[in-house]
Amino acid sequence: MNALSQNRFRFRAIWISDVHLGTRGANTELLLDFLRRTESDYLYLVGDIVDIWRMRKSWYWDQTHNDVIQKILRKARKGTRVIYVPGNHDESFRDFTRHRFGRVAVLDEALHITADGKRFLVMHGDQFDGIVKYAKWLAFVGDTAYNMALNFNTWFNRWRRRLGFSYWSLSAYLKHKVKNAVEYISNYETAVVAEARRRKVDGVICGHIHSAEIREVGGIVYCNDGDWVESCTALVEHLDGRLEILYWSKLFEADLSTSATEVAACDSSLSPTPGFLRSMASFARLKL
Ligand SMILES: [Mn+2]
Repeated sequence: MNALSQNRFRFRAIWISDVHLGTRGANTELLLDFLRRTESDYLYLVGDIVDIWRMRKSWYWDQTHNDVIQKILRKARKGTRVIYVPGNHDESFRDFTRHRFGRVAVLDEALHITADGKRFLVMHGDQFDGIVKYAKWLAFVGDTAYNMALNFNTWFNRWRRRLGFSYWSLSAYLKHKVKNAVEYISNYETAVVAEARRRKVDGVICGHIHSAEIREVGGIVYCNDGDWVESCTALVEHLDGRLEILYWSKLFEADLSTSATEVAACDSSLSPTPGFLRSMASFARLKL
């Protein structure tokens, strides 16, 4: 195809989420390119991989959607430890947590320890939707009330879905309050970081809001691996434990127009506002 397509990247761990297979939005072409050209000891699938929730109404599935699943299973066969943490769009798989399917483990949440010994809680993150609006004052209430709020949110959405209502939708929420998107994201981060602090881990890795980020918040490292609908991002751990976000669409585009060495140089992408504006635009259209 071109020069860089021969290049492969090796990482200790990779996190991807919000692929939304089964919908037209899933950017399977870029994801397949990413999966082909990267290798890792651990591959975490952080939820919303298959969009079962939307497939109930209408669905889209072509060969590339099969290829993504085949590619992941092949990695598992070849020794990559694949850990699948279901999200709200593939919630049906939550019934199978703590099971193993061949070499793929399904877990509600995972604990990842980096090469330099940092402990990270890995979860999809939808359980924080309902409490985002109250994130500020929830930080001050006791553990019991906080847990009740979290559980209530989970059950509330499960019942809504059983009764045929739609899930609480961020896009609908933001259509009315677009100017609050920034506040929403910051509240979401606050809620997730508070959970990490409660659980006494060094950091948290999640997805769900389609906004890739690595940020330290009050001593806790907040990581979001983004999505494969709009921004096409993955979170990776280098062999020395360093975390980084890869913007695969940028690498891919650069790949088509420049030489391999130049592309390798723009590999480093720790900008302070990664994909943020793009994510804002996608918020208006997507149900997260
Ligand atoms: Mn989600």
